[in-house]
Amino acid sequence: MQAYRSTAHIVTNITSPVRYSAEVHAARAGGNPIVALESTVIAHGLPYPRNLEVGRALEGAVRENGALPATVGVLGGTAVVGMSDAEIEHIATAAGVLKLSTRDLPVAVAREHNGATTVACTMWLAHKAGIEVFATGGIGGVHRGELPDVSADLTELGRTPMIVVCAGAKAILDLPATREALETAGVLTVGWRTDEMPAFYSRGSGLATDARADTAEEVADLWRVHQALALPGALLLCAPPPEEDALSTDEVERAIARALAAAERAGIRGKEITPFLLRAVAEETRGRSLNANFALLRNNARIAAGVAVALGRG
Ligand code: PSU
Ligand code: MN
Repeated sequence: MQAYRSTAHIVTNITSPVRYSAEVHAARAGGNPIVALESTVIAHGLPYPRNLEVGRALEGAVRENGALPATVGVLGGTAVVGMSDAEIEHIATAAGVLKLSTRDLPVAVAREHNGATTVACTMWLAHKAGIEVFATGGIGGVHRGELPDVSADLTELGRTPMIVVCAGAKAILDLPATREALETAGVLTVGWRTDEMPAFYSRGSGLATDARADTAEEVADLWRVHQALALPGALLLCAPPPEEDALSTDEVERAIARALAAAERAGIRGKEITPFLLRAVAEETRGRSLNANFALLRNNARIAAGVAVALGRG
C-alpha cells in the first residue's frame, strides 16, 4: 500500500518538466525557423554585465536574420525552451545558477534548481522541441593534461541530430585530440567558408574539416541528406571568428599556458575548469578574449539564423 501510493505521487509529479514559450509554440506549429541558444555561456562563460549584453545580442542577431531565438535553461526545476528577457536576465544575474550538462537534468528538475544548460544539455532539450539549428560559441572537448577529461558535449554531438554552429572547440582544449574525438563520435564537421577548423579565439588550427560550405543553402542541402540517411548526431558547422576581432594563435597560447598553470595551482577540476580557464584567459589578454568571444557568438547566431531560414525554404 505504502509503496503504491509513493509511486503514484512520483508519476503525477513528472508530467511536464519542459515548457515552451508561446512564440516557440507558434513557430513550431507554423513551421517557422527557430535557432536554439545555450545559457551556460551567459551564466558561466562571461562576466556580468557582458554576459547579459551577449544573451540579448544573440537573441537580436537571430531575429534580425529572420528566425526566432529560443534560449534554453532551467528555472525552478522547469526546463524552458524560449526564455523571456526577464528570464535571461535572471540567468545572467542570480547567484547559484548551476551549470547543467544532460546528465544533470533529472536532479535539477526534481529538486527545482535554476541552471544554465551547456551545449550537450541544450541540444537534448532543443531536439526534443523539434528544433534543428543551434548556435553556440565553442564546443567542449578533450581537455589538455593527463587526466582524461572529455566534455559530454562530444557524446551529445554524436547521438543527437542537429546543426550546431560554433567557432570550433574552445582553444583551452587539446584541439587535435578533440578533432579526433569528433571523428570517432561520427560527427560531420563542415567549415563555413573555410577548409580548416577554427580555434575559437583565432581563425585557424591547422586541422581540416570534413567538408566546406559557402552558403546557407549548401548547409541545408547537406543536412537534408544527413536526415534522409537517418544518421544520428550533429552536423558541426565551424565558422572562424570575424577577422577584425580574432586574436593571434601566439597571443592565445601564451594566455592559455598561464591560465592552465593557475588552474593547476588552484586545484580546479571537473565542471569548474572551463569557466575558470575562460576567466583566466580574459584576464591574461586584458579583455581582448572577451571581445573575440562576443564577436564570434554573434557571428554564429547570424549564420545559424540564415541556415534555419534556408532549411525552411525546403
Ligand atoms: N562557449 C563559450 N563559452 C562557454 C561555453 C561554450 O563561448 O562558456 C560552455 C558551453 O556551454 C559548453 C561548456 O557546453 O562551456 C563546456 O563545458 P565542459 O568543458 O565542462 O563540458
Ligand atoms: Mn569536463
